[in-house]
Amino acid sequence: MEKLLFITSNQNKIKEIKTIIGDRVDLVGLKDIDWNTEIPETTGTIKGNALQKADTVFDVVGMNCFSEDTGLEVFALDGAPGVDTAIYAGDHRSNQDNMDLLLKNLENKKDRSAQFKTVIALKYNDQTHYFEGIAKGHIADNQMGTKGFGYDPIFIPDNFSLSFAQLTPQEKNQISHRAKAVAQLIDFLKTV
Ligand code: ITT
Repeated sequence: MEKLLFITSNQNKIKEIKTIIGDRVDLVGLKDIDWNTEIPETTGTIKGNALQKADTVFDVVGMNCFSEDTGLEVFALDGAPGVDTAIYAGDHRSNQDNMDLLLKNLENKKDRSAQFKTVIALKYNDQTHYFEGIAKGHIADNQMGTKGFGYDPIFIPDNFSLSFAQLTPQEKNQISHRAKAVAQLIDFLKTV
């Protein structure tokens, strides 16, 4: 089975993508290759950061690999937190503080519409490919549910009244930004 490196230190992402991708490829993460160096994410865009992560690691390990960058874009906040989603409330990357700050910043806003955007950058046999997935929805008034990770407790996808954190992993995987981007990645892998 072909080995494909998923450039992430977020074990939740690995778990989600492994469920979607199945045993089509042997997916390994940064932990599996003992990667301990911080990878810069400094381009200012989600797509740019995805490529930056892929380039940084590919230059060292030289194996087929992909990275993924995700941002939550809130329309009433001009697309924030966007590329800063992980560090919205500071470099300590606390999911709780990030959600608290977002709810506070939306306190007097009528429009709570938002979207998660995932961009995957794949380095495959010396070529770079991009896959993008978007999940539209809105920000809840309060946290709801405990499943998932990150901002899941405050994101309600379109056509649902439950947050991502109240859905089962299987339900989230049918409609999520990441699942849509991964579906395109899988389609591509089927063609090579
Ligand atoms: P890597 O860069 O190592 O992949 P990370 O957790 O730093 O992991 P991102 O920069 O893509 O990943 O994270 C952006 C933020 O968005 C971070 O706060 C995540 O918790 C959050 N996030 C990403 N995917 C999410 C999802 O499906 N549901 C809720 N929050 C999510």
